[in-house]
Amino acid sequence: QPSEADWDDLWEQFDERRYLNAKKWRVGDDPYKLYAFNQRESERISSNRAVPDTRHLRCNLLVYCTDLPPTSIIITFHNEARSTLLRTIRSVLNRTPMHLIQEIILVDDFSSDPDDCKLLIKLPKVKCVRNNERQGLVRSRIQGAGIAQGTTLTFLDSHCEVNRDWLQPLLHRVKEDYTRVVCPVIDIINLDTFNYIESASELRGGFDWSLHFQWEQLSPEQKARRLDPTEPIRTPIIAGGLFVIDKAWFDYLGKYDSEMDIWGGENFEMSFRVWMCGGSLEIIPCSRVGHVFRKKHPYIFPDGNTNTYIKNTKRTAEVWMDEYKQYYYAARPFALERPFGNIENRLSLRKNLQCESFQWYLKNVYPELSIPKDSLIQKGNIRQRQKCLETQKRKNQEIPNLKLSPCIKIKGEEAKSQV
Ligand code: UD2
Ligand code: MN
Repeated sequence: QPSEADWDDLWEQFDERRYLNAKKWRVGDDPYKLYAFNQRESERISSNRAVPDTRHLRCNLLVYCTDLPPTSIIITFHNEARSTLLRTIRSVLNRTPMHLIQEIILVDDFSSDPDDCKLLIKLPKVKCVRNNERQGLVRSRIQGAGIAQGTTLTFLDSHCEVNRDWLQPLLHRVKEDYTRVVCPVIDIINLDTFNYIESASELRGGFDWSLHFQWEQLSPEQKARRLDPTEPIRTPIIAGGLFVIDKAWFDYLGKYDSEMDIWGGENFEMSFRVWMCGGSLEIIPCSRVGHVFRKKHPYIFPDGNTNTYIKNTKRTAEVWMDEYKQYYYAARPFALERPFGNIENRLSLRKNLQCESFQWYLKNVYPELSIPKDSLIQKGNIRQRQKCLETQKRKNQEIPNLKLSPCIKIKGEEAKSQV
């Protein structure tokens, strides 16, 4: 740990004011325009600010392994505000024992200004790599993981503030069992005021069949079973941005699906994979990290926002959801026709790892996800006088043609519905 004086020296060398002033919000500009949060307010707040300790009091009683191995912290970003990026890093340096940080790897995903990243390498432990073209967060994270020297990887978004003792409980759980993938509770940094707000700790990650992520209250039974508020919470899915994973386990499990673009869906793919291939996902209540949640994306999706989300989730459904992918398509019919690239590598990964089925996942990990009732799917014929609407399979197409042709009786069944 650098001494107080060393610290001031390091900080002086970096010249924070110069870094921040070069890209400051200007009077008259819309403070939300560039980052979809209040840039002016973010700049008013010190990079060094204290945040309220939002942990349960009992967390103070816990003791963690003293010989935890240092971790590689990986932060990818595309055009992040300098003030939030810097505060993320400074909060890490302020509130993490130095010997637990192997390095802080910044992956600049082709931001407009290379200096956003480059100037930060003056800070202790900080490294910077830059993509020559926009890759999206998945390939950027793979890139960061590729150069990491620690035995564990710790991923953070570029607009976070870590809280007191955030890292020890995460590393501790992974040290006990390397197949655990663990997340902090994500506190809320308000996008207008930048207030740091405690979020409920008895939440876990859930989703619906359209593969839309949502936070979920624990059920009354699950709550009743939790005698100790510091106990980890098993979660069907992680939010995606903030977690620790053993590096060898990350590599063994197939890292990420590198064909996923820009943003979205990778947390489903990783969560299904971890559970189905022998690991587990946990939220650790005594680890807290604040994050600026936004209402919209501040950056461009070269293929469009929806197309990208569909491509990424469709890849997930096709590789991991077996016959249950039909419910995904029922919820997102638009996805049926969309291209999603080649998935052979991911299918063979699943096979080689001998992962469980999606049915196993539903039964053992997420029994609360209800399967749409068959009755919701209407069956029958659409008929006009003697003709019925029929499908005609087209070569290489998933969506068949429709045509009217003379009705044929199937298994003695009469056409039911009429138009
Ligand atoms: C959430 C996750 C985020 C990711 C996403 C699904 C949390 C707190 N955040 O979205 O990590 O899992 O769900 O994909 O769980 N970025 C790039 N390149 C890009 C686009 C984004 O590096 O092309 C960076 C971005 O600067 C940020 C991170 O990726 O650091 C996540 O992006 P976000 O903050 O816009 O996503 P968020 O928090 O809405
Ligand atoms: Mn984020």
